[in-house]
Amino acid sequence: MYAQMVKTDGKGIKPREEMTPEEQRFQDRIDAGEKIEPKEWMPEAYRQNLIRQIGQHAHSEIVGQLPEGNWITRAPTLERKAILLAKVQDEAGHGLYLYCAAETLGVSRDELTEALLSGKMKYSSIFNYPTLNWADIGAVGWLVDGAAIMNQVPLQRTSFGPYSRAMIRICKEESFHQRQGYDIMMKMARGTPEQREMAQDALDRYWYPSLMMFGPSDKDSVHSAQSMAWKIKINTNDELRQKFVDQTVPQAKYLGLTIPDPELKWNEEKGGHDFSEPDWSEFYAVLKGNGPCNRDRLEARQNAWEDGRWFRDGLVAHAKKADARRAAARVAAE
Ligand code: FAQ
Repeated sequence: MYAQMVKTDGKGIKPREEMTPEEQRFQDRIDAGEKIEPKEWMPEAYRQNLIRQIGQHAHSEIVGQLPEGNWITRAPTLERKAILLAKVQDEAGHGLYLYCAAETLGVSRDELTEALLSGKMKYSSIFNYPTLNWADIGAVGWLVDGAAIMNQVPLQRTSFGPYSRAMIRICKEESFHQRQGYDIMMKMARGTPEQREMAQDALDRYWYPSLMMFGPSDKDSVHSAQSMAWKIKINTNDELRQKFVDQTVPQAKYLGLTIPDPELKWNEEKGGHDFSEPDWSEFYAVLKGNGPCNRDRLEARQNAWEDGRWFRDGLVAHAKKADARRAAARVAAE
């Protein structure tokens, strides 16, 4: 629903002469670097595009708890358990800030949740891959949070005020997440030969799915042009993917691990690495619901929603009783 509503507008950017005076004023504010606040006028397609992106981002944070939450009871030490618990709780908090930011655009959290649970709205492809062993928790922190930060740091400057402010706080916490993942990788890579093998195996499995997090290549990106004109996005998918590769290659070298790409090499002329594209057919299959864990992830969220129904019903019943009591007290006082 959300995607279709936006895609009709997202084919190209409206030329200035075709914009209404209101749209021109809006674009001028964006171009001048002003923040747009919830109660201010905005084109409907801007609102819908933001609901789509912020909603998917929120869902990613919530679903993203599942692969790591799976390891809280199996963390190798008490210290690692406490760190992982804190990280997973942070992700829940990120989801909540983002749902709040989306709500300022006139959609309710329940509507967004229902769109996730029915499969109408997406969440990041990366969370449809399994975490098979402890090294995967290191790889998720290092690579997945590393990719998330690369994408989110520029979003601190996004044009919609509540989204940009949520990003500032989220980025601070994501930096800790990435460091804890790298720390796990360092321990594993310098541990026993078996641990080192596990670290390499985790890198092998998480490398390409991490590159996919940035979205399709620019030529296939549906929303980038309009989102960038509105500063909903600050960089293209390929720009951020390139920066991520350039940042991660020396980190892998420091760990003594090999990035699973025989084509990976420094290109002096472009001042960055050449690298192999991910398998985009796998990416689109995951988006369609056919990744290794899509069904499990959605089922876990659906069960959580059903298990929490009694609590939501209780809150609503309590609010109704409190309203009735207040109304009765008002009548009695008159
Ligand atoms: N997965 O036209 P574009 C995290 C969809 S947070 C699934 O290029 P756009 C923290 C896209 O929605 C990770 N779908 O789209 C954490 C669109 O479909 P639609 C999440 C994807 O929006 C760490 C279609 O493909 N971060 O990890 C993906 O301009 C560890 C065409 O694509 C954000 O959401 C994908 N990877 O660019 C938590 C950041 N890529 O909607 C726990 C904010 C593309 O028309 C543990 N979002 N699609 O049906 C963004 O920056 C953008 O939305 C992009 C995609 C860059 C993700």
